Amino acid sequence: MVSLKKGLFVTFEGGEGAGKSTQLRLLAESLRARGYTVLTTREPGGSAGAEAVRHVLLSGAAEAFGVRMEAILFAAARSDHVEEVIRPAIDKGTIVLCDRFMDSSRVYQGITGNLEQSFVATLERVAINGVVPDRTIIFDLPASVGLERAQRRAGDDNPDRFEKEHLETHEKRREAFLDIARRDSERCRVVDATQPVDAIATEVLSLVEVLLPHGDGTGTSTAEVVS
Ligand code: T5A
Repeated sequence: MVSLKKGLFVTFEGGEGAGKSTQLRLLAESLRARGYTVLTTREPGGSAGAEAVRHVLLSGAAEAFGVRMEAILFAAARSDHVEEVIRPAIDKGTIVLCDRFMDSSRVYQGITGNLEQSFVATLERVAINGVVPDRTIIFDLPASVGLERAQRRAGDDNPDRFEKEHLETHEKRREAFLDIARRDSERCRVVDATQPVDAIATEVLSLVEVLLPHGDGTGTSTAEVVS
């Protein structure tokens, strides 16, 4: 078992059906096989309080109250998730893998929800309270391919609140995620999500492994092993 002094926080971002959940599961398996303690989680949700809000958001029950209210609900859910689950896990030396996080709010509520950037940034600051991902992997693919995958998987006659929006909106989100990656190239890495599952998994592992300590203490790790 490898014990880290401080954990690592990795987020998975991108459009619908981009393969985030599939790759998160595979990365967790690879890291556990290497002896690391891994926690997998998701947004909206991931803590008891946030899971309660998830249904309200994804069912569309909050849609009538407007995008601003939805953004506040996403932020409230995120705050609970950060304080109850993510921060304690990182402090214990766990590698936390999270399916969507703050960049989804920037894109879905900020860019395609047309909310002012200052409002979204304020909510983000309050919600994350200093817990910024060490690495964000952005899964990039044409929106039409992602939606088709998501709908096929769900056998989908019943798309959620956000899936059902127009293709043009989904393409705008794709561009917005790429823009975040360009602006924050230290934190973000873009992966071509049209590749086969195994090829993506190998790439994703390499993007996270560079942040982990090598057994001999060398490397560009941001995490340290407890001796
Ligand atoms: N949201 C979320 C906001 O608006 N603001 C926020 O702040 C947050 C946090 C969440 C929704 O909430 C919105 C965004 C979303 O609309 P969700 O149900 O959690 O909704 O949905 P998503 O996160 O979009 O997850 P999906 O399940 O739709 O997509 P994934 O996880 O990216 O894709 P995955 O892995 O489930 O794969 C989909 C299908 O494709 C296949 C899989 O086997 C599966 O069948 N697949 C591949 N096929 C071919 N090649 C590959 N490389 C493949 N990889 C996977």
